[in-house]
Parts: sequence; C-alpha cells; structure tokens
Amino acid sequence: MAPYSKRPHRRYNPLTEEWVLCSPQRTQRPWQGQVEAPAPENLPAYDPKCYLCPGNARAGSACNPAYRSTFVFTNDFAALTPEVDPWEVNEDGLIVAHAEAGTCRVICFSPRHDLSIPQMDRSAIRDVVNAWAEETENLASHDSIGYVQVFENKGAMMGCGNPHPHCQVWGARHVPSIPARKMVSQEAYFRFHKTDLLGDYLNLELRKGERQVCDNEHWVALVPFWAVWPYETMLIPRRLVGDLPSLVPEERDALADILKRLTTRYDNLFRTPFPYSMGWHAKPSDGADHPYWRLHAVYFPPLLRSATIKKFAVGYEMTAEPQRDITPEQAASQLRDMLERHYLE
Ligand code: H2U
Repeated sequence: MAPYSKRPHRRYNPLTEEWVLCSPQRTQRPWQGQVEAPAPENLPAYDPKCYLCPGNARAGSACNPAYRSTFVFTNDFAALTPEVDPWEVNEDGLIVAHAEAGTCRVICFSPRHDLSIPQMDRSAIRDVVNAWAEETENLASHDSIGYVQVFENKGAMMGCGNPHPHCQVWGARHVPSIPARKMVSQEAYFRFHKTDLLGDYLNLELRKGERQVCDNEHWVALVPFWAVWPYETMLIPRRLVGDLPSLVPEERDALADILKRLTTRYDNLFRTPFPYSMGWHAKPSDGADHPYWRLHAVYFPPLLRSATIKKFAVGYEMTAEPQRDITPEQAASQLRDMLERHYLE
C-alpha cells in the first residue's frame, strides 16, 4: 500500500511549487461547525428580475438581446479597463505598484436561467467551448493584453451572485500570479527534460490509474496528486496544446462531452448543484510560442462531506500551508463511482 494512504504527509505541487499537508487519519472527526443552506431548487427557466436572462435590463441603459445560445457582453462593473496610462511606483522594492489595463467580459452559457453545464446538452456546451475560444482569441489580439483568464464561479457558496449559468473572461496586460508561477515551473521542466511537465504527469497518472475520474479520446479528468480542495479536479488534453483557440473541432466536441460528464458526477455526489470555482490555465497571449505550456482546467469545489458542509481554508491553511483530510485517491474513487446520468433526469 502507498505510504500516503493512512498517515500524515505533505504532497508537492510541481506546477506551483507549493506543498499541501494531507491528514487521512482525520476523516472520522465529528462536525459541529457551520452548516450551509442547501442550494435553491426549482429555478424558473426565465426570471424577469435576472440581469442575465434574454431581453432583460442590465445596469445603466444596457438591455440583453433575445439571445438563443451563448451571449457575451463587456462587464458593466469591470475590474479592468482598457485605457490606462502606464505608471510605476517602486520605493526601495518595498512599496511597489504599477498600472494595469484590461477588459472583462461575461459569457452567458444559455438563455435558460435554470440550467447549468451538467444539465445542458452537449451541443449547447460545445457553444460555450466555442465562446471561450473566441473570446480568448479576440482579447489576445490586443497588443495591450498579455494574458486571458477564463473562469466560472458557480453557487452562492462561492459568492456567485446569480444562478443564471455564466462565466467571466478577463484579459489583463500582465500574467497574473498563479499562471505566472505555472509558467516558470513548466518552462524550467521543459528546458531540462525536453518534454512538457503536464504531459509527463498525465502519462504517469494514466499508468497508475488511481486518481482518474473519467476520460475520452481527447481529455482526461483526474484529481491531481497535490489537490487542496476535497474534490478538486483537473482537466488535461491528451495532445500538447497551449490554449483554447488551438483546440481542433474533435477536441472541442470531446471537451463538451467531458465537461458534462465531470460536472454531472459532481452534482450526483451530494445530489445538489455542486458549487465550484473553475478556470482555464492557458499560455500567455503575448504572441510567443510557449511550447512547454499544456492547456488545462482546474476545478476547486468547496464542499467537504455533504451538500451543506464546506471546507474552510482558515487557521493552519491561512498561516502555514493548505491542508486536506480525505485523500485525492479517495476523492477520485468516489467521483469514479458516480453515475453519469444527472440525478434530476
Ligand atoms: P456574478 O453574479 O457571478 O458576480 O457575475 C456576474 C457579473 O455580471 C459580475 O461580474 C456583472 C457583474 O459585475 N454584471 C454586469 O455586468 N451588469 C449588470 O447589470 C449586473 C452584473
């Protein structure tokens, strides 16, 4: 039996060069902490008060068209704005800042207020994949944008203000901290081994088989060895491809398939709309090749042991390093055992 199934240990994340403390012996501890409200059920297909539904008013004078598939708009409360005069502050390397420019877009996945990815059909999810790729390409074409981050925040537990299925795409001048760390480690690995870090990791996982959740011809979903969140997963393409626009049609079809299957397993785990933050980590959009960068998605769901008990990243995690109880192998096995038919169907 692997030394990491029963006793406390630390695991290394070669992408971010961070460690996670894993304490499998703690899974039996009783819970007397906070219990979250269950997610609302029976949402209407159309909500007249929703600012993302077709035909409805948004902030200011904006009004959504009567869209029938995906719908994309520039965030009315954008965190980044395109026209920023460059400036820099550096006082003894201790007070350091610079201006940041960018554009924030919102993608509505569907006109239906009540559906999310696991309940959408594959062709509708394929439209979402295309929208991700198209938005990435459009933003990346601006000289002032050096990195495009696609992310989805799902569920009130994750601070998402609206159940209408949507995600955000932020293009920024500088590569943000997390992808920047992944860039350094992937580049160093590639220089040394002449192969890409995530490709080698994927091959190792395929040989071992203990952390895979589901797969198809072009994609593998697995719980990474270094996962921090209880049911954290990663989606990795079998081909070395650096960004969403570079995916060929078959890979996009297969991505729609694996997105539906993975998120259905999530929903089925606690028979609830599974909250998460997910995001794509693609190569920087600065026009350079970045041959070492393998596109991948990360899913960080907060739920711990039921639909109403979530993990808090506090205490040791805030002051020392991330920690988890249930092992990635146990989480993968639970997700593997789930049906791929949605519990509401
Ligand atoms: P959340 O509800 O998940 O926060 O995301 C919705 C985004 O939509 C959010 O970033 C934007 C918010 O700024 N928004 C608009 O752009 N226009 C509106 O009228 C309301 C919300």
